Amino acid sequence: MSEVPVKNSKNIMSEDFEKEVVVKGWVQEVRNLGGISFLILRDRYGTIQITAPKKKIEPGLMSALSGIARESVVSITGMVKGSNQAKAGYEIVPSAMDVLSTAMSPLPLGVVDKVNVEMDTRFNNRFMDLRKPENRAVFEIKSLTLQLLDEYMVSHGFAETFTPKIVASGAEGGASLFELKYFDKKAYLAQSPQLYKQMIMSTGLDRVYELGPAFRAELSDTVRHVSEFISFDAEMAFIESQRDVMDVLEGVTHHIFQGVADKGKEHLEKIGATVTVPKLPYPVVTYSDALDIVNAAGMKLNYGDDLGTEGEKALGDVMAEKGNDMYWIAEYPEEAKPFYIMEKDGTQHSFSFDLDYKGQEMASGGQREHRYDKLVQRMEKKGLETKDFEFYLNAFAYGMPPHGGFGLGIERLVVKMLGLPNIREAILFPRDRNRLVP
Ligand code: AMO
Repeated sequence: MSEVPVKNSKNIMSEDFEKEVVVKGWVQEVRNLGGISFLILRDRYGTIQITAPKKKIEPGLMSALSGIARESVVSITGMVKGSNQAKAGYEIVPSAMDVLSTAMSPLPLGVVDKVNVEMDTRFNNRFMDLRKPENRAVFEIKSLTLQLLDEYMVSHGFAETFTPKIVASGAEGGASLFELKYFDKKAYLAQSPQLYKQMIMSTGLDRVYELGPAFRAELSDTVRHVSEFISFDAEMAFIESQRDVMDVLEGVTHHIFQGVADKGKEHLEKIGATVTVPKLPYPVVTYSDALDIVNAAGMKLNYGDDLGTEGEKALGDVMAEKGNDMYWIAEYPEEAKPFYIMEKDGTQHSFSFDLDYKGQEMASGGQREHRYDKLVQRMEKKGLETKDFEFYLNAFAYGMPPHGGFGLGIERLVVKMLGLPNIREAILFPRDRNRLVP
């Protein structure tokens, strides 16, 4: 006798009608209507209706089916029947059920209920929250995003690299460093791969990218900051200008939006989102022009000030009116940018940029200072102890090509692309000032 095939809600087709299959999943709902019981089984892709007419089902199985607790995990064997009433166009008439795990009741959180639940309750019970198809679908889109990103970077000659997450010095400012005990030494969780990706530029591996966790001790509780996020970093050597770097970031983000719009339809539908691919090329707004724009919109910012959440939003509104969702803000004052960014000699500006999407920063980057002496000067100007960075500076002392790169927050991109309100929606188990578990 041939084995009964294991199927799921995505791959049961009309060819399976009148055949036996096994399906596995969670019991979403049971409805007992006297002579007939319906069990809705949910799996990764959708739901399957299990229809059990009392007359045709053995009594033991009938009572097991009708009495099973919601959200239990079961394996059901049965016959696929074409049906006009069932949503999927078929139903399964069961012949056996294995209960793989019984769910306790009451549930900590409803899966199908439409009631609004507090964010905290949701994230305290994230395993259950993610059983909701619309919440889980975000991670299908995140996975697709990463796949598209790899595809683009590899096909453009970038090698994937991994740099340490336990480090001796931070690159992005002392305030947001998480300190930890490393045997008998003090160490930190990496805020970004900045120092290491630059050091790689002195090796000959001249185009690299990395996807990995970045840690920031963010004190502010906002919808776009968390203490652990996935940073997409790239670095490339022998650039002529920062434009070479911008071209890569423009290319990869466009490839992601296009790919998600084309290949992510099934998941986008569950989320209720539509993705509009941003227009190419992304317009460049200089920092000075951005200041004029936000000040014309009623803000009062001076040269050197951070645009801030409000400023970014105001600029986003003006750009949206012109039909631009994605745009660059370039030539920041050197003062506002980290030590590793190259100054534009003879001006107050720097070779730096941010990539903003709909009023929010997605990425930042620029051309780096690769000249040893200038780099040391810049570090001193920023009040850094160069001895803490000796391992980094050494890589600049023996032949370092001109280079540049960027860092992009994956979750910021995913939530904003999907029009979701909070970065935490794109993190399975978010970490912030108030959350360390689950
Ligand atoms: P920056 O500090 O601007 O630059 O970070 C790059 C991008 O990372 C994301 N990001 C965050 N996402 C979620 N929560 C946070 N707390 C958080 N902080 C930052 C943002 C941001 O644009 N080394 C440079 C990049 C470079 O020059 O290559 C850097 O880290 O999307």
